[in-house]
Amino acid sequence: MTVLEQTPGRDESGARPTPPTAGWRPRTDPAPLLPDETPFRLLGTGARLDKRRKELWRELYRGLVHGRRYNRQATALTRQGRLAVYPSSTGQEACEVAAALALAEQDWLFPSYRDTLAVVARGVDPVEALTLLRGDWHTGYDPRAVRVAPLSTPLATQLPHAVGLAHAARLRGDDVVALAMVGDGGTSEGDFHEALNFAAVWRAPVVFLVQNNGFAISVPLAKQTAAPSLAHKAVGYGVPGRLVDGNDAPAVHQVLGEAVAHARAGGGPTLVEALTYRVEAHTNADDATRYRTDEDVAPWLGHDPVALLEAELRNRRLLTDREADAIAEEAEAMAADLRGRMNTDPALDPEDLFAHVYAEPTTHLREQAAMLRGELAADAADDPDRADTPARRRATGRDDHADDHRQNHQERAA
Ligand SMILES: Cc1ncc(C[n+]2csc(CCOP(=O)(O)OP(=O)(O)O)c2C)c(N)n1
Ligand SMILES: [Mg+2]
Repeated sequence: MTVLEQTPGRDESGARPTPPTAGWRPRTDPAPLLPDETPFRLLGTGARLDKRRKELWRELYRGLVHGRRYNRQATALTRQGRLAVYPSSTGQEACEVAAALALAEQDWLFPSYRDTLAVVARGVDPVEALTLLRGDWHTGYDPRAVRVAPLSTPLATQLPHAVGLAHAARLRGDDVVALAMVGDGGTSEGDFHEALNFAAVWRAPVVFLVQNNGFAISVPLAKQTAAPSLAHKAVGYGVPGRLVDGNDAPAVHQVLGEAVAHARAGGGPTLVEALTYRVEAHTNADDATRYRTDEDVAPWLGHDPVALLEAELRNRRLLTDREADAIAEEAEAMAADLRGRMNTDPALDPEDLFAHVYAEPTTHLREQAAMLRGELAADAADDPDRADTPARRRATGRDDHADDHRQNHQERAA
């Protein structure tokens, strides 16, 4: 099917432009696309819960507690030199966990570099989720096996990928929805606009989750956009925009769930803006005190996603001290396991840097790989302590170790 052959969207008359005489109307009514006037919330509203939702809220809580512990552990690993960089999502756990839980098994998640928690909540091994940030491999998991795209460092590039995958699935008749995560800063990237436009025109089954955490590194939201809200950006493309309290996990889950169901039913994309806050610095390499004060952060500490959900669950008698302790203990065990496994030295071959970049390596990459191989071999020859490196082993024909590593990776990917 070509683009021209596709069923037209809401505006069936779009193919026949008419002169702009009196009686002009917008091609589609923008009113239903406009975001809610206030962010959608569930916590503190007295919402009635059936048994299934009670279970869901408890599951969300468990995910948030694990997520917070994971963030703390990963940040500690950067200080110990075990992880190159970690963009913490502390304060944003509700968005992370709700995004993962809103998807069905066959759906796809397209995370940004800040979304390790969503990746883990979707079922990826906690260590494999950190492989990119550790600098070992481009991705530590097989994206196809877990239906999670690699964590994307180039801002917003994951969005057109998500649209392409969702559109392709729709053309094939597969029941797949893609959920793509992006930051407030990412909404000023060209890729964001192109993705929304294509998604709308193609009615692709994709949901965009913008985590508005107030900052793009040191740049506050007001300095990078004049939009009334980020959810309003959707309207210009003919996409519904929705606004949600990003620290209210059940609310985020509900809004995303509705958007996923809408996409699955053929209704096309939705843009969800979740209002949240980056409580910690951009990454461990950033000093946030240079551009914001403790007073700026304080109100958000009082609107903490874990504390909010915990208080509500306890009020509703859906969480006992014993259950809370058991969840905390489980999280502690997860952190200990993460610590233990991250504290072992992986067997790495620097030449793997060039693997999996292109299906067929380009001439440039082959040249660079040869250059690196030469340098490593020369280093190893100069320094006997470094003699037992993969490059040295390869140079001397003893490269079983690197082969083992490659084979392990291939087996994991299989
Ligand atoms: C295309 C591109 N341009 C610039 C950068 C450098 N950069 C990394 S993170 C970042 C800020 C992004 O902010 P936001 O989208 O709000 O996400 P957050 O870090 O707050 O989750 C920038 C500019 C990049 N990674 N990719
Ligand atoms: Mg941001």
